[in-house]
Amino acid sequence: MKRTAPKTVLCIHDLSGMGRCSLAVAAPVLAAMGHQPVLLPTSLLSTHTGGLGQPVVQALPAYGEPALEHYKKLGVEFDCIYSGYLATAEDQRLVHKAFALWPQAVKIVDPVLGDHGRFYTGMEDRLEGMRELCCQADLILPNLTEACLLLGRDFTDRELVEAEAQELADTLSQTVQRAIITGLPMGKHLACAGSSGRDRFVVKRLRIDRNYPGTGDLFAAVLVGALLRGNALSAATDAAAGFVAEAIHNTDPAADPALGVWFEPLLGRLCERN
Ligand code: PXL
Repeated sequence: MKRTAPKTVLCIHDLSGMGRCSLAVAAPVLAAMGHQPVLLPTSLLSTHTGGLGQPVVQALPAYGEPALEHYKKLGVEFDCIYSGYLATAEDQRLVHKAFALWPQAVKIVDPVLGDHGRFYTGMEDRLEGMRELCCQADLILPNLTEACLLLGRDFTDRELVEAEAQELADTLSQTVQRAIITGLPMGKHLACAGSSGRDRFVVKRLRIDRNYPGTGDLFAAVLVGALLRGNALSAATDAAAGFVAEAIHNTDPAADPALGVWFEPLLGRLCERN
């Protein structure tokens, strides 16, 4: 097995107690991949906002900044700062602050805003702030809905051909360093398209017609973990797309989809691979 030094990853997301998303996905995945996730919850929710009723929400506006300052005082050097769902403008400012405090960290922004052509509940007002955050990032990981929102294009869920997928990713990477767009419908496949200017690729997996919340977070966490193990962007994308497909296949189709995919029994596979 390839051994690499554990990387320290500052994860800035909400903590949703149930529903398999955000920190509840990032922490086990990154840990299984041999990294040290440092968890900075921006808010607490009893569940995510995608189909489990009205969650109890507790914002944590007084927590993030002093927590960052504490880490700075301790002399922690983050190898990577990875942000996800950010419900408020203050949460977005917190990520800017983290970027400024650790300028040498790899900055990965998953611009969690919506899916299936719609904003997640309450995220309409976060678009402009998310655009600004994406411009500061080394890598962004939007799904197709988020890519359209960031680019100010109308959402389309029609089938794409590879050249169109690549064009979307290339257009995004004119204003951000590197971009990977997920969830691109391509016939029998769902594809991810990546662009960093020179490095361009499309990764495909057979489409599984089942939808679960949190799969974007699972994809992003595996991708971050694989990149930090020294994999190239295309190999990390392939590993992440493959793991999400395995997790969907491992989920009982009769289970409530709002509870997300059953990735836990598969975590051991991440220890050995990539
Ligand atoms: O998976 C993205 C996500 C993260 N956190 C919360 C969410 C969602 C998507 O709905 O509601 C709280």
